[in-house]
Amino acid sequence: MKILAAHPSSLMYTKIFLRLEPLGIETIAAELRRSGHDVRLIDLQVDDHAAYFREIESWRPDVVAFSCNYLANIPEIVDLAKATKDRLPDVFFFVGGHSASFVAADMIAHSDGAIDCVLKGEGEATVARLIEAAASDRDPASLIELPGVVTAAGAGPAPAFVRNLDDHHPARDLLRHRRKYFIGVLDPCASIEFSRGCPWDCSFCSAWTFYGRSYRVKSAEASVDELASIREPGVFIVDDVAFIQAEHGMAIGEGIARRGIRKQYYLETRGDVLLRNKDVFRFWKTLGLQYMFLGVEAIDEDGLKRFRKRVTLSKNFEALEFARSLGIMVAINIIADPSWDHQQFEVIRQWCLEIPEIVNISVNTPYPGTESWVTEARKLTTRDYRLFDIQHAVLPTKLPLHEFYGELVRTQQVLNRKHLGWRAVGALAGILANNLSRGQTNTLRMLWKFNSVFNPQLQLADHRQTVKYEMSTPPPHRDVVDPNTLYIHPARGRRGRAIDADTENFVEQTRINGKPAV
Ligand code: B12
Ligand code: SF4
Repeated sequence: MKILAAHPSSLMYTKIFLRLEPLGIETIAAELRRSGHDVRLIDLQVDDHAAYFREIESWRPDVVAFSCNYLANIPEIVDLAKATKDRLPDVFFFVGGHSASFVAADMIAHSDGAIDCVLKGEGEATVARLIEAAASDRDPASLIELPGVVTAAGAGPAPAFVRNLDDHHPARDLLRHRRKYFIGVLDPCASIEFSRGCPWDCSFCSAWTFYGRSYRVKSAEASVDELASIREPGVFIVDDVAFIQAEHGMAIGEGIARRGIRKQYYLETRGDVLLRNKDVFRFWKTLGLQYMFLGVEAIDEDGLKRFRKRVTLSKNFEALEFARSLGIMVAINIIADPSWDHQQFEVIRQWCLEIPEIVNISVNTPYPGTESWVTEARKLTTRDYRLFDIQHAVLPTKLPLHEFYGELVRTQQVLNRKHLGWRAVGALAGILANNLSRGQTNTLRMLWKFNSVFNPQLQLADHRQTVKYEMSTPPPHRDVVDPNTLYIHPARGRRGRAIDADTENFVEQTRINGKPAV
């Protein structure tokens, strides 16, 4: 069968700082190709809708498989499904991915029959069977016999896990414009996955609820083999928390060193993991680790408590100190709460000015699939999916909305002043020249884009857009949530986490429902 795999457009933040390859849909595309289908891939972060429709009309696929990791992309995908069905009434249009899994039935309802089904959870496990089943019988009631399938007739059994992550590789070769992917100065940049899931359980996050609080790893051998097949000099490691288990990080690093692979890396981890596994990160620095993202979230203990991150402030600051000592460029995230007043923004602004790190400010946003979605007592001010991108306020702001955005953008401006524009050209001259000599201009071009994307007037205008599709309201408020009611993949308890007893204990000590950290 002819299958077009697609990834939706970029959201606000990714219009400047980075654009990364869509690893999820590449992995699905690989699985479909492996089962004998003719697969093409289009990424709307790089190509536009006109290119998508040209592909639909000229190639006339039998199936369109859309990736939906982000809530904010839902209206776009629903509209594309309708427009695709207008052009190809017999096409089988289905969707999968992180956010689609949490709001599957709503997406199907919005689409008025244009989306045939949503496949929840990690798609590799069932996607080939789904296509096979749909080829002979598209009856929504039959399709839901398969794990993870949701159709207009209801939902099937819980999604299945893949047996072994080593068996699955993204079809990187199907991506058409690989030179368009970059992060900061890593230009061009590929992505890779060494592990899946997260054993912690932060209240604002759905990474753990998606995988039933499991944590699995790719073997060091398979990870290094995959890395060796990547042509780009930059690599973004997509793991939610990199190198939770020191031995795994070390084994991959040793494989890289043995095979003489030279690349530059970006990864995301927690401050307490960084401090626990210092040797691993020190070793990775020698292998080419350039950037690290630490989810600090708040610079006061109250804020940390609110996000239920049981890592102490002093640990976070110690982690920053350690990362600095390694000479790694650190980016951190701070969550701005809609209840903030002028003073609170000012405190953060001053702090941002004092430290050398890149500080990203996001807005506290309850998402379906998180604990906050159920426990957050404040009323949503909007149910427009497009505003759920952690750059817009969807909860009531204490300041008038225009003042809130004014403060938010003024605080984000510090990043612009410190790390972008001419100042960056001066600091990064050598790297930029090297990138240019290889024909890579992504980094250079991002340096002056800030003001065209981060602008309070544009954010306010987003609130005034006509809302075509509205998210369902959150369930009735509860103070305590049974995590089993949030999971997409059912929990397998301790045996679902590939970590040793010491690490499990460490997670217990630092996770929200565990014992307090000392
Ligand atoms: C890498 C990553 C990114 C990359 C995106 C790369 C890309 N172009 O896809 C970058 C850094 C750019 C990014 C940015 C953002 N991200 Co992000 N990101 C992730 C992260 C850490 C891993 C995703 C990944 O690649 N995993 C590896 C691949 C193999 O898995 P996967 O994509 O999930 O795909 C599997 C399944 O989902 C499914 N699947 C996926 N597509 C399809 C399609 C079909 C047809 C089927 C059947 C199945 C299927 O099968 C795949 C294989 O098992 C996730 C956290 C997580 N654990 O999911 C957050 C996450 C998805 N991001 C999140 C957020 C909030 C953002 C931002 C909005 C943040 C911001 N500051 O603005 C931006 C918006 C990006 C945009 N669209 O423009 C949230 C999503 C929230 C939501 N519900 O909308 C997550 C869950 C993080 C979190 N902890 O909350 N992100
Ligand atoms: S540590 Fe917390 S915020 Fe980070 S991925 Fe895990 S659950 Fe989400």
